[in-house]
Amino acid sequence: MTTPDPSKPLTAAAVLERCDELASHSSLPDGLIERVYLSPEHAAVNALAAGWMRDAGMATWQDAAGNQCGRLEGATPGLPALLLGSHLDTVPSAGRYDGILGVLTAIAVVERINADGRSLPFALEVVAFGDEEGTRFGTALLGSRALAGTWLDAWWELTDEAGTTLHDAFVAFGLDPAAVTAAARTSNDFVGYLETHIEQGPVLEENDLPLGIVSSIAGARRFQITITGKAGHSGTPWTHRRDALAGASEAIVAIERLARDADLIATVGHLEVFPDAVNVIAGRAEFSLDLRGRFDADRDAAWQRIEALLEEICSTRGLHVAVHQTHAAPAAHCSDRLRGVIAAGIRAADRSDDGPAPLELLSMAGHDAMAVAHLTEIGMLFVRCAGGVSHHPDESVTEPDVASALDAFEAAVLALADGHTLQDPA
Ligand code: HGY
Ligand code: MN
Ligand code: MN
Repeated sequence: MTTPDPSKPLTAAAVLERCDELASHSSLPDGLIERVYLSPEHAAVNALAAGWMRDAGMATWQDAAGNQCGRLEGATPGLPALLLGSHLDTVPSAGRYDGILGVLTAIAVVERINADGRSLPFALEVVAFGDEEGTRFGTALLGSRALAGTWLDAWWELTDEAGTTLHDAFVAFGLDPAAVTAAARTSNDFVGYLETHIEQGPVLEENDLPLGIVSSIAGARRFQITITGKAGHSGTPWTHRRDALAGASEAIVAIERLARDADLIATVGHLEVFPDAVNVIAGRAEFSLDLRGRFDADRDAAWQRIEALLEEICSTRGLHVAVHQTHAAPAAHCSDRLRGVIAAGIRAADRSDDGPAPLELLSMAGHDAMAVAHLTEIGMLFVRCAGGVSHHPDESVTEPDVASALDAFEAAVLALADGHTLQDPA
């Protein structure tokens, strides 16, 4: 473990070393990264993060939903906190910065402020959320929804690939399902939430910028779509076929076309075919759909058109379609006040008070901030990532950009503390 020298602020190099250390806690072999909620890997990285939080001067605890938390008191004990954080879980075959960079940036900034002996008009809390991606149980933002007090008991029966329920996974992790509401915080606990995250898109790189301000986060809905036909011999004549995979394929391409025309993003990332044999017509095809847009109303209107499209394709082909929504998160808008302090932070980091206003951009990727927005104002700092690549082992950032992000995030926290309610970035 990197044991920082308290006499000097945690550097970008040290933060990147910690990203590498966390990446080694994976359920996949050969250097691939997967770390899911309530897994042994989750427990291991919580312990590492807790140690780094303590090195930064924070008191630490794991909350009732398995989120790793830390707190540094402000000028007087018990003040509401500025919450900083992101997530430590990953998708399968992930990169090593999505979420992780945000948690480590938050810890490093608290360490810097603590080392400077600054006492702020609010406490600082850092949270490492345990399940932003929803990789294991299909429903995302479980950790941040527990903190926001929006946990749903219906989730206890969600199962993972092995058939383990969320309830049983909680117990195996050492948590008490009946106590999950103890993780819920209130609006009075916080003065706001700030998250640093890689952009997971190409805009900053295309504008040759290391950092940007998130204006809002697109709201996503996820579905499991099952198309049923009739399995049969691959020699069956065209007149007698009810091919579920052909129907699903036509639907997937039609959904893509509809989403493009509606300025939305639709992704089918999972497809299963039954009985899945080279000389058998597919009797059943199950696929996922992740649908997101800047505005919920546009997304929801498009979803109604997609449902009609599915019915039309299936009735033409003599197929049946069933739809099950597995996740829904409303779009979240970053507050003027916190967009202002992020802008101040970026200007301070690149010492460009008279330069162009920092770039504001929409996040098509979802974030824990969407869930925390239920409790308090949110603000996000974006960091350039090479080619906009994410959810892939090639995900990468540069040390200078991480150094800028550390300086900007620290300056944003201090700008909030100084009470500057800066003008919104132009
Ligand atoms: O799905 C998302 O947008 C996020 O990366 N979990
Ligand atoms: Mn992600
Ligand atoms: Mn993320």
